[in-house]
Amino acid sequence: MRIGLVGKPNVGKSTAFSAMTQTPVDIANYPFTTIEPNIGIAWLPINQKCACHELLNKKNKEQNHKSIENTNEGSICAPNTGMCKNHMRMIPVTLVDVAGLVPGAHEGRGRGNQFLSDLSRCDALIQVVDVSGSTDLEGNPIGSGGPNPIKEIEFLLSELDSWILSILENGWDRVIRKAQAEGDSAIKKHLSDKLSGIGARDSISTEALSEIQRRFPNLSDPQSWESNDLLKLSTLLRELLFPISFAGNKAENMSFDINEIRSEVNKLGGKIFFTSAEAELAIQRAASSGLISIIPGNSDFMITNLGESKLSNKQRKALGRISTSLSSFDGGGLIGLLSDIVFNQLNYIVSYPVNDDTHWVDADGNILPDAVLVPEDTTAKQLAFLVHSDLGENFIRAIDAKTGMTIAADSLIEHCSVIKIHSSKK
Ligand SMILES: Nc1nc2c(ncn2[C@@H]2O[C@H](COP(=O)(O)OP(=O)(O)OP(=O)(O)O)[C@@H](O)[C@H]2O)c(=O)[nH]1
Ligand SMILES: [Mg+2]
Repeated sequence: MRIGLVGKPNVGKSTAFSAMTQTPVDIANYPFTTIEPNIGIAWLPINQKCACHELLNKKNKEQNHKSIENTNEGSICAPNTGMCKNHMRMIPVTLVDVAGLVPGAHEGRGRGNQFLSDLSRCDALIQVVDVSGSTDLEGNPIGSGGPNPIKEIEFLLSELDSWILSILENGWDRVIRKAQAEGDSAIKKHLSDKLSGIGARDSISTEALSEIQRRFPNLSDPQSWESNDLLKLSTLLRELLFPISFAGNKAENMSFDINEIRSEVNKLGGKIFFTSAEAELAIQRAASSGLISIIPGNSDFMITNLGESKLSNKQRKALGRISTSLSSFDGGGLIGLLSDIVFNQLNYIVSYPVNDDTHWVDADGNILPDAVLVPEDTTAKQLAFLVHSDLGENFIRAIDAKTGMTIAADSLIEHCSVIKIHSSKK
């Protein structure tokens, strides 16, 4: 899973990136601080308790209420990547923080839009917008009175459309001549070839062509399309390739009507979460230094023993104020937004493949070592291929370890299922 952070310059993309990935990056109050993309891992809590919670209950029952030893606040699993505490299991999501985009970027303004190719393989985008009015459309600091964030959204979507259009237009005339001789399959091939360069799956061109004809019945003949019609196709492709959500950042200095912004964003078909990346970063830094402990997606914190000995009264009060400010925004901040994108909008699910469906362990006895994030329409056999190509090629059946039921090759797997795959190869 790969998510891109986009937006005009100086809105807090890198601050959000740093807060979510716990990686230090350049942050400054002027446009184009970031030129080369920052790429890092954000740890996202699965939106249900880790399967090790159910396993622990099962074990406790089997042992006639003799409690199982555990050290990680209740968790008994041994994640290969990430961690699990109090049955909150974390999975990795790659974040890409790119250079700021200004209106007219597709004509070369600002830093142009070449860097958009850094977003190529992203499954979704988060546009960070400034809801404090402290920057103009180009990201210059202006104190107050900046543009409505809806303007930022409109220009960014249109820049993305122009970027995709420029990719499609390259070689279009030649393709039309080819299509006159060979038919529309030449057009489909052109789209597939061009779009594979930005990470699109093969089926996108077929999906997009049939969808555009459904939306615009008068565009049934691609050979007669003008530039304007290709732009409509680009918009559609952008929607299919880069579902976008919004972080209304600098929200502690909100200078617009929250409800109005929310409803305008809904009209554009998106969702906005209000955030304060700077505040989240401050809390995150205190947690990384061991001074406080936090739960991802929750604005509360606890002062640790180290914090008790090191934090001054002034620092405690400041952290308290930041936490209170964060708690006033619904939705769990940046991690809440990420979770909503992955689990509610892209509808991904998690599955735990194991080697032993009684003890839920791998071949070395590690409990629930893997938590795999997959699309909701993943079948048991597809999961087997993801675990190992050998398992997929020699697939016999899968067993749902929670129920003991057999899952056929083409049956869909369920969210948070624990799955043992039987293959013909030992
Ligand atoms: N008040 C406030 N300031 C913030 C917030 N998030 C970021 N900032 C500030 O906004 C300025 C720009 O932050 P960056 O993270 O560098 O912004 P960017 O979008 O990555 O900027 P470019 O790389 O230039 O495109 C910095 O001074 C940050 O401290 C926030 O939530 N509230
Ligand atoms: Mg930046």
